[in-house]
Amino acid sequence: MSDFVKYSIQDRVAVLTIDNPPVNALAQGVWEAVDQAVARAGADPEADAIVLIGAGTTFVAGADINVFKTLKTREQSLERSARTHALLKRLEDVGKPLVAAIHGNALGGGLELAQACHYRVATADAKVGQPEVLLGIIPGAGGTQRLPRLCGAELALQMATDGKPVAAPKAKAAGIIDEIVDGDLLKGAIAFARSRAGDHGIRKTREVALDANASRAGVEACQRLRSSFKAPKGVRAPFAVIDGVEAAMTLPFEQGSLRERELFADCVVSTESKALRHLFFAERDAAKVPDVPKDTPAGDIKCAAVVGAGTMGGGIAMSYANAGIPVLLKEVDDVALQRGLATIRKNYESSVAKGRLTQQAYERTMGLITPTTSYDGFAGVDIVVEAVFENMDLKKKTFAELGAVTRPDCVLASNTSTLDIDEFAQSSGRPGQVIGHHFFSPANIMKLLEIVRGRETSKSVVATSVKLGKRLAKVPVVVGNCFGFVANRMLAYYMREAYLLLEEGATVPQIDRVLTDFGLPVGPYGMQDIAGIDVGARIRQYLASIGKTRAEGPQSEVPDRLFEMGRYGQKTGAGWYKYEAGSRERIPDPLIDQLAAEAAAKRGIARRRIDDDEILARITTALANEGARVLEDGYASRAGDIDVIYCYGFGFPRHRGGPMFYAETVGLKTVLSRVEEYRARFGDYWEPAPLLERMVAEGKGFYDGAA
Ligand code: 3H9
Repeated sequence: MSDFVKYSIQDRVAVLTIDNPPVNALAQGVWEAVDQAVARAGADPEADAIVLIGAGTTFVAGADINVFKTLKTREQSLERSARTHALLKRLEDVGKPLVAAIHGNALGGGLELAQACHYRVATADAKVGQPEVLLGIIPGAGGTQRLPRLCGAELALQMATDGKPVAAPKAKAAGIIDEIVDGDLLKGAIAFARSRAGDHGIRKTREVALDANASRAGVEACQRLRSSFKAPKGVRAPFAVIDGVEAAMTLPFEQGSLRERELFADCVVSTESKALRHLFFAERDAAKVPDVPKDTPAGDIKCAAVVGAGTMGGGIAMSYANAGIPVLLKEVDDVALQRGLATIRKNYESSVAKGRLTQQAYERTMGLITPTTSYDGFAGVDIVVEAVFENMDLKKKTFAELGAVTRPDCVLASNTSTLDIDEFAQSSGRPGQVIGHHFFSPANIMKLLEIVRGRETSKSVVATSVKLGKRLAKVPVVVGNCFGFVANRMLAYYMREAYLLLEEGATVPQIDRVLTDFGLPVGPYGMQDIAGIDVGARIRQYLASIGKTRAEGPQSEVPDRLFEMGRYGQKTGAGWYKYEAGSRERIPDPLIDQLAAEAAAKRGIARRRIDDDEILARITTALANEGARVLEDGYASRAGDIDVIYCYGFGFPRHRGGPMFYAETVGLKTVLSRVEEYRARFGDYWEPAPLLERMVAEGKGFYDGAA
């Protein structure tokens, strides 16, 4: 028998332990091992019942996601899932009570395996879920058919379209779990299995009959969700889930299962699924830094301090408190401090009002934030995050003070988004301890944490930062110290093209619509109206003062003219759009076209009608070309890191896989030929990234076939 499943007999119950660390994923061979072990138990005269349990910290976290890469065609997928369906049916037909004992997670194929068991028992803290949709697929091992038979269509639809796991007590109330086990899970599961031994008519989930009323209500739930489900344009998987559940409501099990297999096959070969699977692994890889070995000592952050209680500082302090880490919050005077605290309170109170936070949790979390106007207590903290104004002299002064008041092993992090970390790191006297922790606004919500390595940052400070990032529920990505780091450096090219397209004749609403049709939650101009036009303008002013620009190429004057007019965006009631008092509805403003026409005239550009395809092609090509430079310069370790940064930092549609992955789906040859065409049309600032040229010449891709 395979090592994947251990077999033993306890109290006349066959105990089958799935053992495939770290998460018992159903890899090649594991399905088969379960199949063989169940058959053995079925035939074993020493066993009256069977328990299926996971070794280690979890039951089964799903099918091995790597396996989907091998399914190159729809036919291959159909053939494979027919085998899986037949296997699950064999388990269901074993003839002795088969009990799944769940701890940790039963996700995806893991939950489907449990559904094919006759009973499910779980620890109270276990979770069950169908997260396939987050990978661009649907439950493909019977989940669309068996789950609604256990818990009804409504919950099955919810679980399989939002992909969020459900806690065991709720799953029990809904009929997914039969019993919650207090104490030792295996003991409880064996006792449960023994109590069912000798049962006549073992309950098979596939035979649960749906009465006419339940079917009708289920079909209605499917129809309602189909018309109301909000997904970025082009996303297919959630709708395939709905189709699958609807089939369960209207067709016998066998036919419904066939429908599931077809829907699964369509999804698994889609670009949407390839993109989402790529991001699943890219996200986890981003936490692995090539030259920082796994065993690099990473410190524990038990208490922290944040300097600066403005928008960013306040949000960062909230992130620490939300993670249960006590944090000192320092401001220069009481007025600024109280203003910062009031914003934090307002944010939490709004969460309480929306029912997302209990009053008790609010008070407990708020209690972890200790306001101060002095450095008292800084000698005891493990990390300080500096979030003062973006001014080099102020940063230098702050880091000199921090160097004096903190312990030598304290991590000194800066939330700067524009300044050179190496320049102020020296002031601390401990540049090895200094690192960038670039949060995105609002810092308590946005998941991306760009961890910026300075020239002298020590490896253990990098390792500590990555570990801490995860604890703060962020997605940490380690990048190098160049202007704008990775996120904002690439954003500058995205915005450059948006500005130039406007001058050349496209309109603000058109450009925004093209990007939202592509799947972004908001286009470049809508986004800038939210973030504040003044923010970018001040960065441009600073750069001009040191003789630099944000992106190669012509600098549009239009955003600076808006800045001079005091049109900062939503906060001033006007920016790229107009806003009525108290409303966020974007109203197009003819003034923008006038400003764009004036700018075009000054640059001698004849304005023209620009079609949507050109807008998308130019903006995404600018991103990919600059991304290739970032990679080649070593500021990002992998193309996937850039994808993760852009998806989490700027809402690049996940089903497109990120800007580098998207470029690969377009074809690097096409991307390069576009750059060359734009160079001929617009000028040398459209210079192909050498890495892009090399890859095309060598027929290689950014991922070497990882997708
Ligand atoms: C499916 O089941 C389809 C079915 O309908 C059947 C169709 C026929 N496969 O996240 P972590 C790796 S689709 C392969 O850091 P955590 C992960 O890459 C699947 N590998 O740990 C990482 O590797 P490394 C549906 C997997 O404690 C390591 O395990 N299931 C898989 O923060 C640790 O992972 C899902 O979508 C997998 N299924 O979180 C669940 N899962 O160390 C996906 C994990 O080399 N998994 N790995 O970087 C998760 O959501 C989280 O991993 C979990 C643990 C919550 C389980």
